[in-house]
Amino acid sequence: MDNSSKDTTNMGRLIEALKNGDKTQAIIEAKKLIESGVKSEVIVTECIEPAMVSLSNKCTVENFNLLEVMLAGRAVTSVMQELFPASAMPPPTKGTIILATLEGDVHDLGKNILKTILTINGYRVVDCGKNCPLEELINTAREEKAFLIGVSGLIISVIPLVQKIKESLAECNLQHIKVIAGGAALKQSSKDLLNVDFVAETAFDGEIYINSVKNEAS
Ligand code: B12
Repeated sequence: MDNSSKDTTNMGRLIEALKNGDKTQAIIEAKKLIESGVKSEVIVTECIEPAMVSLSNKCTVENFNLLEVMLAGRAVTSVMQELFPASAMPPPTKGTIILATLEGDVHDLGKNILKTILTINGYRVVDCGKNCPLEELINTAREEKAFLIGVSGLIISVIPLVQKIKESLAECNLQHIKVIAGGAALKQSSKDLLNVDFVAETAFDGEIYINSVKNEAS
C-alpha cells in the first residue's frame, strides 16, 4: 500500500471525532483524508467501524449512554454523506436488492452504509428499514422482483429470524432469491448456521459477492 492510501494520524483524528460525536470535526477530518488520497473504503472499514465498536461499553443492557452513542451515529451518517454525495449516485440499472434489519433490531448504521455502497454501484435498493417483520421482508422481495435480500444484524436475538428467511422464501416459491447477511452479530456466524448464501465481513466484500451473483446470472 502506498503512503497516500493510509494516513494514520488523520485517521486517528477522524476516529476521535466520531467517538466524540463531533459531526463538524468528523467532516473536516474525513475531507482531509479524502484529499490525502485515502480511499472511501478504508475510511469506512478502518475509521467508522472501529470508532463505533469502541463505543460498545456505552451500549450494553446494563450501561447505556443513549445520547453519546446517538451523536456518534449522527456523525457517521454525516461522514457517509461527505464520502458518497447523493449527486454522485448513478441510475439504478443492475437489479433490485431488498435490505433490512429484522424485528427486534433497531441498529441501522451498517445497513445504511451498505445501501449507499450498492446504490453508488448501480443497484436499485428497496430499504425495509429497521425492526422489519419477516413477512414484510418476504412480501417486499416478491413485489419488487428482487434478486437478493441483504439482512443486517447487530443483536444476536435476531439470529432465529435470519435462519427462517430461506424457508419463508421457499414457501412462496421465491427460492431463486439469494440471501446474504452482515453486521456485527451475524458476521461471527457461518452461512450454514444462519442458512444464508453468504456472510459478509464488510459492505465491500458483500458488494463483491453480489456482483458475482449478477455476473453468474447474465
Ligand atoms: C450504535 C449502536 C447503537 C445505536 C444504534 C443507532 C443506529 N441508528 O444504528 C443505539 C443507541 C440505538 C443502540 C441501541 C441498543 N443497543 Co447497540 N450498539 C451500537 C454499537 C455501539 C455500534 C453499532 C454500529 O453502528 N456499528 C458501526 C457499523 C457501521 O458497523 P456494522 O453494522 O457492523 O456494519 C458494517 C459491516 O458489518 C457491514 N454490514 C452491516 N450489515 C450488513 C448487511 C449485509 C447484507 C452486508 C453485506 C454487510 C453489512 O457494513 C458496514 C460497513 O462495512 C454496537 C457495538 C458494536 N460492537 O457493534 C452496540 C451493540 C450492537 N448494541 C447492543 C445493545 C445491547 C443495544 C441495546 C439493547 C442497549 C439497551 N440498553 O437498550 C439497544 C437496543 C437494541 C435493539 N433492540 O436493537 C449490543 C448488542 C449485543 C448483542 N450481541 O446482542 C452491542 C454489540 C453493544 C454491546 N457491547 O453489547 N445501539
